[in-house]
Parts: sequence; structure tokens; C-alpha cells
Amino acid sequence: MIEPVRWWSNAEIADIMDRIGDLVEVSEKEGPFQVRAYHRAADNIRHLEEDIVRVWQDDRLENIPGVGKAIAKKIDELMRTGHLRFLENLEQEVPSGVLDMLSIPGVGSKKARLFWQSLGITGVEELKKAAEEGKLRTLPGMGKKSEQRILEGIAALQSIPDRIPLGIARPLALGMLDALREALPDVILKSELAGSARRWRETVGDLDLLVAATDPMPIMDAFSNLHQVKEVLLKGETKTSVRLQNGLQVDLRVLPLERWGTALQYFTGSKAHNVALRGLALDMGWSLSEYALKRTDTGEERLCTTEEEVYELLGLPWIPPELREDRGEIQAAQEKRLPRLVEVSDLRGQLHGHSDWSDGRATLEEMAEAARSRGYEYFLISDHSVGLGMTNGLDAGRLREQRKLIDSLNRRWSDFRILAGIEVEVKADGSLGLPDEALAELDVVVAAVHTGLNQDRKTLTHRAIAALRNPNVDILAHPTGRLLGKRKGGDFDMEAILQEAAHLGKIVEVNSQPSRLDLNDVNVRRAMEIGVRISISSDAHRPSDLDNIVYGVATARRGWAEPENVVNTWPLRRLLEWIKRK
Ligand code: DGT
Ligand code: CA
Ligand code: CA
Repeated sequence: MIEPVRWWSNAEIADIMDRIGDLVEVSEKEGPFQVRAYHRAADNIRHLEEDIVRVWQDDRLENIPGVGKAIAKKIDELMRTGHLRFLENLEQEVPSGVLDMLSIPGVGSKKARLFWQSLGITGVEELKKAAEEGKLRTLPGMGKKSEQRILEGIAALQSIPDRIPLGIARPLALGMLDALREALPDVILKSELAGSARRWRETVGDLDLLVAATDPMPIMDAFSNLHQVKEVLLKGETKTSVRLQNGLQVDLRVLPLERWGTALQYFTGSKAHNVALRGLALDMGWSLSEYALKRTDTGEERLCTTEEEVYELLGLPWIPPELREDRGEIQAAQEKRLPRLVEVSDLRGQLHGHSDWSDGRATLEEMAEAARSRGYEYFLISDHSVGLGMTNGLDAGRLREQRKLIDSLNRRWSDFRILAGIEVEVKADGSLGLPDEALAELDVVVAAVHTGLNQDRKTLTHRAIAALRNPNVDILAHPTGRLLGKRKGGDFDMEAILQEAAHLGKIVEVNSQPSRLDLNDVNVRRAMEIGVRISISSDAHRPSDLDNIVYGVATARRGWAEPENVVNTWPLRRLLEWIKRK
């Protein structure tokens, strides 16, 4: 079988296709049709269930939707040579800073090209300077206002901290741990993710891995040689730090099995939790470190091989990592009132999902089967309504047609039901994208704000509350509209919105897309305090997205949510009665 010169990952090839799409667009080398083809190919490659290398080896590249002859040839060149001349030529022509401008909210390829070609601007900083000097307003199609918006966009971009979304970092960490275990099955006694990634924080600064073994060096060697590693920053007996291709730093620590419990506890953090726990330990006459618990009077050392032992010696039940943020978890543990946190296995259904009736990538039937095969009892199809500026949004007529299909599919199963719904657009004035009569026909209505997120606080808050007050609306989806690493959410008054939801008995969503996680952990906690029910849903646009649910469940757990507070843990009948009663 033919071997590639480099074992490209699906994500790497997808990134290259997106990059080509941006480059040909900015350079106007190819037309909008081809530009879309690159991005579509990228999207499908990124979500491919098998290795792109295998697909290439079997000569099946063109079976991937969006991959035609021209794109297949490019992937073939990458596999055979490790390079792509077409890309290199484009990169020579378009300075890399021009593409950086595309990440500024409000700057697309047309504007980036305009700034580059007419003013010779080749980077975000240069663009900022030009805007401050008032040079942009004179360009065709620009004015004082749009110049101001560019400055705001740059400020928004630069206020995003340099942390990586958990949805990217966590799979990388788990992949590295798997690779280590596979390479050294007899040497590795235990291995685990620690740090913020184990606590499921929404973004991570760096990754922390722990391995228990008697002989560390073979592990450090294998780790340094993993294909994800770009650069070894530090290599020692107890700790090795590397930087990955995407810039993320990973620290690996190897330690003896006898000290596993204290080390895992220490390196899981958070720092604030550890400080509080050490304080409690001292009060009880122990000094707690990553190595051991030590009596402060006699110096006697107690080694802990499990975390449970550490907490037990301090008179506490084990505290789930998601709670270890020093937000009252230690006191709750002392008083034996830690929450029984919701788990993935508690969920009976999902209440937000798409199909190719709007912007989903699978048929309604495929989505339903995917949900059913994952053990769910119900699944809400909530495609987008008209009014989002999306070509494919559903109007009342298509919604009725879709309902017929849902009813006929539902005759198939006795253990599963597709719920008929909509993700209805909340328009700029707070009215909805579909008439009440159409909404009243549905099992569950999800409302969402997608546009105008830069409106002022009062207007935005009014929109969300107006949507909640519509008697047909059941769930408010991704309430702040943020996209991690891309844009902050709208300036909503979440306290007012949650209070209104509590008052009306409406459901607020925890969207599990790793770039959303919205509500976030802090907002979930507030929702729990005031009695708001939440739904945890993947907002799936393809079957594999259903598995993103783990991120939403983790976010809910970080907000102390118990199964009872999560409506999609309920049996369907109870859920529908709750929804009807209002
Ligand atoms: P990150 O990387 O910013 O997402 O957050 P963490 O929590 O992973 O922090 P990191 O990587 O600096 O350290 C990993 C864990 O190690 C941290 O959660 C707690 C522990 N740790 C590290 N340095 C200290 C320290 O100076 N004091 C205490 N108490 N714990 C520390
Ligand atoms: Ca970390
Ligand atoms: Ca670290």
C-alpha cells in the first residue's frame, strides 16, 4: 500500500482547504463557486469518520462531498510530496497578514482585498493605524461609521485571550495519552488528564498530563517524539514540556504510583481550590503537597495512591473535578451537601437539532436514527426558521411539510419519538420569525437571537424577554450568542433574563457546541439558584455532533446542575406536560 510522506490529520487537511479558500477569495484567483467548494470540502474532511490518509490510499477522495477532481489532486500532492505548489504560490502572492484581517468581525475578503490593494495594508496593526488616522473612510463603500466599526472589530478581536477552546484541546490531550499507552503498554501504570482540561474549563491555557511509572525516561522520549509535537521546550526526569503544531503547550509529569493520589489532586487544581484545601489541611495538622500529606507535628508522611484517600484523610467525600473552583464546594463537601451532578447517562433526549431541511448536513431520518442509536428516547428537530438571512430557513408551509415526514417516521418506532420543533428567529424588535399559528402546532419551540448581537443592552435584553413571553416559546437557545475565540456574546442582562425565565417557567438552553457552551458555567449556577430549568443539547448539524453533548453536560456540572434541573433527563410525558401547562 502506498504510504504518504507525512501522516496528515483530517484537521490539518481541512485547515489547508480553508486557507486556500480564503487565499483564492482575497486574491480573486477563483470565483465564489470555487471558494465555497474549498470550505465545503474542508468542513466535510474535518468531520470525516475515517482517516483522510486511508481514503486517499483507497482512491476514494472524490467520494467526499465537495471534493472534486481539482481538490482531490491537491490532496494527492500533499500526501505524495508533503507540499502543495498551488498553496505556496498563493502564499507568495498574498501576505499572511491580509488573511489575519479576515478574523476581524465585519471584515470579509472584499474589504481585506480593498485595504490591501488600495492602501497596501497587510496586517491588523496597520489597519488599526489607518483607521485611527481616518484613512479608511475615503475608500469606496466605506465611511466614518464603517471605519469606526472596523476599530471596534479590532478591539473585540484583541480582547480575546490567548486560551484554546476545550473542544480543541481535550481531544488532543486524550489522543496523546492514547498514543503513549499504545507505545508503552507495560511501562505505564496509570495515566490521566489533569489541570483545567480535567475540570472541563471552557478554555485551557495549557494541557497537563500525568503518568505513573517506575522508569520515566522511555515515557519522556516517546512523548517528545509524538507526531503532534512541534518543539520540545524542556525535558527532564519528572517533567517534559512541549509545544504542539497549533501552539498549545503540554506538560507531562511522570511520578511513582504511590504518590498518584496527591499528584493528581494537586495538578488538577484549580489553584484556588488547592489553596483552600491546603488551608483546611493545615487546620487539621496536615501539610498537603503534590508528594504527600505530612503531619505538621511529627513529620509522619502519608502517601495516597488515590484522590479519594486525600479527600478522605481531610474528612471529605471525593469532589468532582468540575466543582474544584473554590466556589463553595469544600464547604458543601464538609456539610455533606455536594450536588448529585447530572451525567450524560441521565439524558433521555435532546431538544435542539438540525437536518438538511435547513443548514444541517444529514437528512431528518439520519439524524433521528443517530439519536435513537445513541440510546435517546426523543429528539427535537428544530431547523432554522426564515428570517435569519439563511437561504434555507423554514416558512410555515415547509414546516407543515416537514411535520408530515416526522409523523410518518414516528410510526416506525415504539421506543423513540421525533419531536416537531423549530429554532425560530428572534428578530431585531423581539418579534418572531414565524406567526403564532405556525408555532402553536409544534411540540416544542426553541427561540434564538442570531443577528444584531451588537445592539445595546436594553434592546437585546428586551428581545430575549419578549421571546420568552411569547406563550408558544418553550426554550431560549444559546442565550448570549458568544462564539469562543471569535466573538463575545451580546451585552444581555442575563440576570433579568434568567429571572424572567424562572418566573414564566421557561427553559434555558446549555448549548453543547464547544465554541458556544452557552449558558456558561457561571450562568448555569445562577439559573440553579433561582430555579430555572435548563436543557442540555448538542445543537447537532450532523450525526457526529450529537457526541458534543459531553461538553454541555460538563458545563452544566460546573454550574452544579442535578438531573432534576435538566428537563431532558425527564421522561417525555413529563416534559410535554410541563411545556403545555404554561
Ligand atoms: P490553565 O492551564 O490556565 O487552563 O489552568 P490550570 O488549572 O491547568 O493551571 P496550570 O496549568 O497552571 O496548573 C495545573 C494545576 O497545577 C493547577 O490547576 C493547580 C496546580 N498548580 C500549578 N501551580 C500551582 C501553584 O503555584 N500553586 C498551587 N496551589 N497549585 C498549582
Ligand atoms: Ca493547564
Ligand atoms: Ca501546566
